[in-house]
Amino acid sequence: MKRKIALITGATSGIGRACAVELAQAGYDIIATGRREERLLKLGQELSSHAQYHYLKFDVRKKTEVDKAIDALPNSWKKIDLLINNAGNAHGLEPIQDGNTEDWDAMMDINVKGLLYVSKKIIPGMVNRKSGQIINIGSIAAKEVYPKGNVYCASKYAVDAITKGMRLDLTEHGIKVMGIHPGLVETEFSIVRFKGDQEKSGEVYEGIHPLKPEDIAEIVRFAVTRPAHVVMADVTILAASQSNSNTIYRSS
Ligand code: NDP
Ligand code: 8X3
Repeated sequence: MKRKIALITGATSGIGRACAVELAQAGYDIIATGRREERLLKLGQELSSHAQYHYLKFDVRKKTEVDKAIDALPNSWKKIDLLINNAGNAHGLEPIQDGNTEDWDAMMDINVKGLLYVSKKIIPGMVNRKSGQIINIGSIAAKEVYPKGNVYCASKYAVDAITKGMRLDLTEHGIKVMGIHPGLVETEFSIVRFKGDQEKSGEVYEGIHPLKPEDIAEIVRFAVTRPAHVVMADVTILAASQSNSNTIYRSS
């Protein structure tokens, strides 16, 4: 059976980490990326009984780091079949007039430009081989703007637009491009958004049953294991207690 390699950005935590575990179980060899090396090492130990594993430590904001890390992949890891552009976060939740420009830079640089830098390195090989699958992790925030979500939502709208643009450009090259858009998933997302404030981040999930990262990973596995003639182009997955990003039913 042909070896399949998945490169997952942001695999040190949350959705990316769960995708690495799920895809290793589905038979993929895994290239995990992130900035926290100790977590990348630990993930490798965890996956060692299922899959071959390689990790790359880089900050997606830094194009030279991205280029250097991906160029340094050993030949046996260069043919990437599946790219999951997942690395990203929200930084802050403020009305636009109070927004912090460093937070704005972080969200645009990581969620949008970082995704582009990584994609730019991987897509040419897929085009040459005339095969590949790309999943961009967007968000319900890529579909609806919510109060104080302003720049985070803008970054995710951009991810949605880039996903559609990639699909237009890459379909003729035999590459499937998919957008997966989660609602509320309990990960380190809110801890990062609120800069370590546990109380505020806990409130996001209070009185609801949020999605788990594994719920998203299961759908990613389903998406990438469809027959050759099927592409799951665009999927939104919400927690059952939310109707959209603004309307959330909480038990008291
Ligand atoms: P986590 O905070 O748990 O994980 C974020 C991941 O992104 C980490 O592995 C982190 O790795 C990586 N990352 C962040 N910044 C950088 C950077 N500058 N360079 C490299 N890697 C980086 O959050 P989630 O798992 O929830 O988020 C994953 C994706 O899912 C994001 O794109 C997010 O927007 C999206 N999403 C999340 C939802 C949620 O409710 N949780 C809902 C919808 C979408 P490290 O810190 O080691 O670099
Ligand atoms: C993360 C989900 O609703 O906080 O993208 O924007 S939300």
